Amino acid sequence: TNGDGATPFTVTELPAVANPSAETPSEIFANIAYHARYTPHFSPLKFDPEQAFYASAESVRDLLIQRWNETYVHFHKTNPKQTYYLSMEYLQGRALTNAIGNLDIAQGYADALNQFGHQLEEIVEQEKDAALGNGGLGRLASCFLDSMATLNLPAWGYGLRYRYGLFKQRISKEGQEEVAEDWLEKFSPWEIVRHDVTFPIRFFGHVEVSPNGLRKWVGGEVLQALAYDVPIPGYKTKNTISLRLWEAKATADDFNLFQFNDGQYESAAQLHSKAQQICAVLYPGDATENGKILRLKQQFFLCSASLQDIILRFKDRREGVGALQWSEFPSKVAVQLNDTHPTLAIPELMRLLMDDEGLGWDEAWDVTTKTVAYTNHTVLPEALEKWSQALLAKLLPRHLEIIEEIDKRFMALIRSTRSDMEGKLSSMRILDSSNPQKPVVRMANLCVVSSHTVNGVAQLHSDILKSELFVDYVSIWPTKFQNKTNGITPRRWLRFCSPELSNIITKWLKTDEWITNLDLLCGLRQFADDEGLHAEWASAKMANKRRLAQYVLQVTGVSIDPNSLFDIQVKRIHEYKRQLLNILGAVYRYKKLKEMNIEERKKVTPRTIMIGGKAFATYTNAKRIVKLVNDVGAMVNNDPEISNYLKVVFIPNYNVSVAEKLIPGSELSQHISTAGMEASGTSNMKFSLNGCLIIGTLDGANVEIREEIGEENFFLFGARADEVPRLRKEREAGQFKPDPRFEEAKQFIRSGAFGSYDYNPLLDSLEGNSGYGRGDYFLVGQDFPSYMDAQARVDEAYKDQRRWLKMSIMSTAGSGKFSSDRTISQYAKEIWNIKACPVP
Ligand code: T68
Repeated sequence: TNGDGATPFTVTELPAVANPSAETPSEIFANIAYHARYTPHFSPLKFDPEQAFYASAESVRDLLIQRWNETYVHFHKTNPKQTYYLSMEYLQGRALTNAIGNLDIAQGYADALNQFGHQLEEIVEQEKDAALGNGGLGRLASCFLDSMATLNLPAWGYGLRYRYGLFKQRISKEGQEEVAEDWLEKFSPWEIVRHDVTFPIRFFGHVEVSPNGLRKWVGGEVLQALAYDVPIPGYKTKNTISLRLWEAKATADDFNLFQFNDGQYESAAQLHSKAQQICAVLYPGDATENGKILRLKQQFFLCSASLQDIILRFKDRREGVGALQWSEFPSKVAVQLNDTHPTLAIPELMRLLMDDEGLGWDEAWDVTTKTVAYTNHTVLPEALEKWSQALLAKLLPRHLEIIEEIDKRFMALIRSTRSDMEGKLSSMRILDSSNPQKPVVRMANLCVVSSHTVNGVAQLHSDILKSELFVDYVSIWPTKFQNKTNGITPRRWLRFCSPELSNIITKWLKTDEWITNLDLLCGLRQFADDEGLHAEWASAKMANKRRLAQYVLQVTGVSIDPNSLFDIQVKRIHEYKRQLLNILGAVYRYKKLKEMNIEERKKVTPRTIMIGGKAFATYTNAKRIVKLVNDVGAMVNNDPEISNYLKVVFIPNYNVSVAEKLIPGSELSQHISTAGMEASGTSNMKFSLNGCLIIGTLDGANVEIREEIGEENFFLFGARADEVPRLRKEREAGQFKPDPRFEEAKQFIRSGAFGSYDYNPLLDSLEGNSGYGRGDYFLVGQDFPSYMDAQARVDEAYKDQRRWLKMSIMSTAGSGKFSSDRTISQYAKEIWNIKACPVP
């Protein structure tokens, strides 16, 4: 572009066509020009990076729509059993690199954009992240979609089209500030609105009983769910599936023209404004009663719209095949609940089958329980959803009736078949009325009772589900419980985010088949000592580190040394994830460095500690941790004596696209949760896949990662999950003796070394023997000494670069198991009973 922002040519002068099978750079060039000219959201006289992004994305969308139509025509014709993944969250991140990568036309786009005078690397940076999720659970759903498409599985994702996704995090002197993230500000080029796909969704109202005893939910307010489809391309396959996101709408009939003309603007469009609230934000605050109603509305909106859509498709595909057989439904439909957030799918499916389709209870129950399966993602008691019965009675009266009936029949079943379990019944029941002031529905119990399969997300977590959280159900339904260890897509998380390392892997394995068969990575083991591979591996890492250092400078102003050890912990900020352990370790390291003379300092392995993550807006201690990391960084990074040996950087606004920059440049990453508390973790898999070593506890998928890569390649520390209850008891009995290093680190912060902010309330949570917010529930003090010892082993290992490189190669080589292709193949076979359906 020239100085005043205008391109030296106008796109209207260029050859422009819309060719949905474009492959060569010149065909791609013409497609981009077509969109710049004929779908201009900007002046066609300018072709700045932003315009180039939108025109490129629209041209890719054409290719996707073509494949997507072919895929669904094929699915419709062959009518296989399909999976429907219901999730309140998807963390899709950016789509352009992924789409052109999966379509195998990235080079064509790079060349075509070059002809316009643009660099692909710069163009992809124009895209906003689609952040319709919080963390691991939402990103898992997105990885799963990529694998389902790549494995040619007949599947759909269902979610909500939030207007504002996860907040943007700004760091100020006060710490974290939340700002609404306007991902739809201009528009999203990836979604296709489907005005032909709408369903009515009712709230409130009452249950009417007809003379023949049939029950019907009527009255209340009725909104419309409108579908937006996001095409999800598989890697090197024609199959392109759909993420269907629902948006809430009111109709023209709901608009009171009379009131409007009478100047009553708000009340004239009341239902329209209620519709807007439903999809306004991901995870609205639920401290107030209004907030709770809104969240429940969101959950029901997703469930009802998705099930109506699923049922309609089931009926459509039966046309011409004879009378409807509802007993066939489970052989055509698998519904997977991503945690309990879409639990209302259970009573909603029952309601639709009984009240709309006329099935009896037993028939409807048989269909429902053979259709629905549930994935649990947490054992933290505070995260187990409970909904007030009073609220349900108001918003979804018919569903509460159905839930009560499920509960009643479950009790009858236990009493008639397992009288020995009578004593356990009160904790196993779905309805919990132990607090007469506030009777609730336990959503996890409803899921367990109504699903044919329940799974955890890593072996340790699934074992804990069976031995603790759901132990009583196991004795009734021993075969209902499974493990499905999480996975990540190797496309986004290695092939596209680190092309340098990918090319080296392909070169040494002499094939790029590892991209869809990740187990092949184990072939790298035979070269783990090869000096040739070491040199290439080190140079790819260095390139990624430099790129990361550049990024850190740009977003924080802190200059970091690519020759130092890059140590990263990025994830949601939570006390159980123990970012506090990390920062206390950093504080101790800083204090010791200060006490050393120059000669001693020179022997220390230089480190750059990076910590990033968002704190939930109302989670006070998490926000204090963010502030502490920033305060420690401000002191350490501006200390001229220390800056060659230690940097502490808070990475702001951690999200999917930031992860794609951080992970390839990492050398050590921290997965240090209190054992038994992190269900799986998935970033541990991403880091390990990228040749980053892990310092971690025996928690979640760490256990399996360590098994796969070899214990000598994993920096292990900390208490085991089975020791945690005893350690907490001993602590309560006053038997815990803190390590002097731990005391010293806390004291240093309390002394005001990092500014005047009052960190006492945060540090007090680590003191005492018990009590709310005290007593070190997460065992930071318990694990501190073994953590520091493990960190000393890291420093030693890093001094021997040959050894470190070997460990790094072994990490990548041992990561094959953690492909989401493996996870999804297991779901397909062991839970959904669906088969691949490749488009010819
Ligand atoms: C995570 N859970 C687990 N929950 O913490 C993590 N959203 O160990 C696991 O790897 C991951 O799920 C995938 O299985 C979440 O991310 C949420 O984000 C959440 C919790 C409650 C409500 C909404």
